[in-house]
Amino acid sequence: MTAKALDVERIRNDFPILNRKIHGQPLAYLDNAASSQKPAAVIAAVSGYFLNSHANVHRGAHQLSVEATDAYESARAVVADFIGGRTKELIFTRGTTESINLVANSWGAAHLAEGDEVLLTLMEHHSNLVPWQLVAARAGARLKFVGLTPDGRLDLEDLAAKLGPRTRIVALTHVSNTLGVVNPVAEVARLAHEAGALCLVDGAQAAPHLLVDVVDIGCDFYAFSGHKMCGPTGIGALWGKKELLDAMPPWQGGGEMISEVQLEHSTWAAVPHKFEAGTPSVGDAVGLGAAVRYLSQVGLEAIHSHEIELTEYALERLTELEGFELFGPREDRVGVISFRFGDIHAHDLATILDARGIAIRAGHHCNQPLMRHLGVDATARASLYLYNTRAEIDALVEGLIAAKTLFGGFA
Ligand code: 7TS
Repeated sequence: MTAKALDVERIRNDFPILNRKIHGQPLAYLDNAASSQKPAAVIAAVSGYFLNSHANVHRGAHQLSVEATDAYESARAVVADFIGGRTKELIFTRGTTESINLVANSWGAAHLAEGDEVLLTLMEHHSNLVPWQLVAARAGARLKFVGLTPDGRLDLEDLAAKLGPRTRIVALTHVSNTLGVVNPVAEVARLAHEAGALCLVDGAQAAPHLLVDVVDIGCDFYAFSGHKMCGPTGIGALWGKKELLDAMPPWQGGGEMISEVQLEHSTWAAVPHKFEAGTPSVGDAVGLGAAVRYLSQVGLEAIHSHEIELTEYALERLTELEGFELFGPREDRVGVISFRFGDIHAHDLATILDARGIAIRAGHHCNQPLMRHLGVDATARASLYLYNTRAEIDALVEGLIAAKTLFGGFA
């Protein structure tokens, strides 16, 4: 099935910030893997909520509380549906980081014992590594890491070899925020289950760009962030299988998450509220609901096709430049383009490009172990989204040529 083509000019009009000039130049925003920009519909949904309907939720004694609760809970339904999950299985969190910490602290603390193993990969973002380090140290469990193939894919043979009778969970990213590679998460989930382990997928870089269906993937947990998918900061979600979530202990205590509280002990609310202690970020949840409505209206397949086509164009143009070196595979990828350019440091490249209005990221991208594996301390990274254009890729290419001139060529 071919997806309908995107009308990128129309889409750009939905994002007011794209009209900004940066240092007197038109903005070319190519830092979407760090955070995406927001369409007017999302900004309006958040401000509309605060202008008209704000109150605390789940305390339906008055009209505004009823409206706020409806807005919050209907956002939950829309967000769950967006990734193919059921509403009761969708926990609002502050984002991917908090979602993974929830699983590590609740499921991990209950199920990891001395000598158990958590299988991660060399390409994990720190937020799918450090929470496991913390819980493994407490439990006496061991972390193991799946290696990569020379072109920067997950090494499935290594994964099969490292899965063992002590593996309790395999936690991996759906899409690498440095390499851009799309991992075969359905196959990994199947292998994990065959070995008697669970599978958590970090969807921070996938949910904004791919049509995700957690049931098709067959994973047990799926984590993602609102701010990378046109939604507000401070909101994201954890999807989990109902029977697992039901059996997991709470990880934070307080209001909202209880059924009955005695002085010495308490009982818990049903999932998802068991995992949402305290007043939630209602306005942000409303904004995330509006963001997924917006993305669904544009169409994830159309967004994906646009990004693939633009990535192809970018790689064609960039690889023509002498000194350009791509990290990650040429195929099976999305529009996260990490690179080295001769001997110009990534931070210098980012500064030179910024002066031309082009926003890219330079650094370790919270992937320090991966950087060590690649033998670099940083990469430059351009990352694309639905509103990016070929003209912006051309500006990036010209910016790189200008940087090389400024440095008097490569050493
Ligand atoms: N997992 C992956 C794969 C990510 O790319 C990120 C953020 C996170 C988890 C954490 O998401 P958060 O919303 O909880 O912070 N990645 C990046 C990045 O590549 N540049 O800035 C943030």
